[in-house]
Parts: sequence; C-alpha cells; structure tokens
Amino acid sequence: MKGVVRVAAAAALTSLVAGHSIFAEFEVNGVSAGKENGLRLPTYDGPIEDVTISAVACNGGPNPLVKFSPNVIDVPAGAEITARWIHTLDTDWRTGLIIDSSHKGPIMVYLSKVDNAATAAIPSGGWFKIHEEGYDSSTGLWAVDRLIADRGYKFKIPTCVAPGNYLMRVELIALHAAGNYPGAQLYMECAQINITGGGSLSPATVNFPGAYAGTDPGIKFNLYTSPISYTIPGPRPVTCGGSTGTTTTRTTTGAATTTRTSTTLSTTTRTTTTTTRTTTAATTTTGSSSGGAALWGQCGGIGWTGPTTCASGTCSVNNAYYSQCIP
Ligand SMILES: *[C@@H]1O[C@H](CO)[C@@H](O)[C@H](O)[C@H]1NC(C)=O
Ligand SMILES: [Cu+2]
Repeated sequence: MKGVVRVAAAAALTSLVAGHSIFAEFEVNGVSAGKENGLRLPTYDGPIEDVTISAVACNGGPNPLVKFSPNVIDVPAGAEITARWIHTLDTDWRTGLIIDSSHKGPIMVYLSKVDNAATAAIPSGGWFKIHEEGYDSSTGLWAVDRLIADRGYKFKIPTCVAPGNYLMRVELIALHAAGNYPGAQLYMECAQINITGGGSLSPATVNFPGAYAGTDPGIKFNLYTSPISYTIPGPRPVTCGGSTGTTTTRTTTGAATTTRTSTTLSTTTRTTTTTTRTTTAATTTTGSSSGGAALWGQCGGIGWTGPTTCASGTCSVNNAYYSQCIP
C-alpha cells in the first residue's frame, strides 16, 4: 500500500499531534482506584471524530476496547474525582506526557445508570451531564490547559445523584483541527462506578450518539480566532436543588438541552465523509518506513513521525493533522 504525503508541507510546521491520550485512571476523594482499574480501555490512544457512531459513547470502533476491568469502584455521592489522562497506557502521569498542549478544548462528564457496571453493554441512552468546563476568558485557559498543568482533572459527583451502578463517561475534546467536521478529536473512556449515598435525581437524558452533531458550534470550531467564544456541546449539567457548582467556567452558555434525532443527519454526514476520504486518499507517495501502520492506526498528518504506509487498509486523510488506515 502507498502512504499519504503531506509530510513535506507538514514538515515546516511544528508538531501538533504527537500526543493523543487515554483516560486511564481515576481517584475518589484523593485515593486512586489503581491504574486501568474500573475502566473499559482501548490500547490505542486515538480519538473518536465521527460523532454519529456508537463508539462516541465509550470509545471503541477505530480504537477497539480490549481491556475490561472486572471491578466496579465505589464512589460516594458528592465525592471529588480526579481523572488522569495519559498519552499512552505506558505513560506515568506524574512525569510523562498527559496530552499534547495543542489539544486545547473542553472537558465534560456524563453518567448513565446501569444494572451492573462491570458487565453492562454500553448504553446509547440514559446519559446526563454532571460537569463541564470550556474556555475561561478571564484566564485564557481551556479545561485541557488546566488538566495538563495539574496532571489530572478534578470534578465532583453531584450530591443528589441516585445511588446505584453507572458508567461514567469522562470526555475531553481537542479542538486543534476542529475547523472542519470531522476534525474535533473526542477522547473519552467510561469508568464503572457504584454511587453510594446520594439522592433521588431523575434527570433528563440524552443519547450517544445523538447528543452531538457535526454542525454543533462546540464540535465544528475554529480554535485560532480571537477573542475566543466557545459553546460547550451537549446539555447543561444537572444541578441539585438549585445549588450548582458543577459548571466550572465558560464564556458562553450553550444552546438548551436537545434531544436530536440524528438518523438523517448521520447518514448525510457519513456519506460526505466517505466521499472526502475517497478523494483525498488518492494523494499518495513513495518511500516510507517499515511494515506500515495497522488497520485504524495513524499513518500521517502534521507532526506525525510514525509510519506513512498501511500494513492493512488504505491510508486516508481525515484532516491535515490525522490520516488513518481504513479498510
Ligand atoms: C453499591 O454500593 C452499595 C452500598 O454500599 C452496596 O450495597 C452494593 O452492593 C454496591 N453494589 C455494587 C454492584 O457494587
Ligand atoms: Cu491527538
């Protein structure tokens, strides 16, 4: 197979995509559950870019979920969670790369109630947001900037959430290539938790896929504008009896909670995407390194120094920053 070029043009630019990331560990009130414990993990650290596929709920798809923790982690309602993203599963969060600093964007947390978090199929429905942080114009910092600076990201489980098992979807969106859709990079994994104590919250819910559309201003967004005004995608976080505190900072309050019927939209979008890929994949070149990238692996993009050919599949340009081996 041939590889995608663009590398020549890209070489003049700085590296922007050396760091994908995985949410691979969390703490409950300062105590780690253990690396990879209580999580459903891929080993590949790539993003989800198509917001219409089922993998937008808890990852999978192009980044197959292959590591399933058998454990459910107890989390008291009201607890402070610290989420640790790491560049790859081999990274030490204390010393290693968290995520490339180019990957600026919001962080959000959702829950969906399940009978048994260790064994439940990933639900498409029942999701409600408990936390969000976008861009703070007073500090000039994105949620991801704070994650990188703090080597972890803290948020609270609302005190009124009903007790029981949940999948906890912790999501970071990198906007460095989000000027076109697909382009935003969604990095999420789901934790298996058992909320204890709590209240009787019965929130409105959204679906994944469904909660986001490629046309959302928080998904298709030009990061390189000034001043920045960013609308966090999805519904607003739940509140407990009017005492909020779950929303950190953001400059723009987003559109109201929406339940989308995404069938028509997703069909259109996917057709468009396929067309684009077919077109751009024709730009190929010679000469590149050994064996090539695996199916679904990265094979090009600005700053990419890995293989530019595919051992399996065809190298296709998703956007300037990311080419991928597709079947
Ligand atoms: C969840 O926590 C409750 C309260 O401690 C406990 O009774 C229950 O067995 C736990 N369930 C699971 C699945 O861990
Ligand atoms: Cu990346």
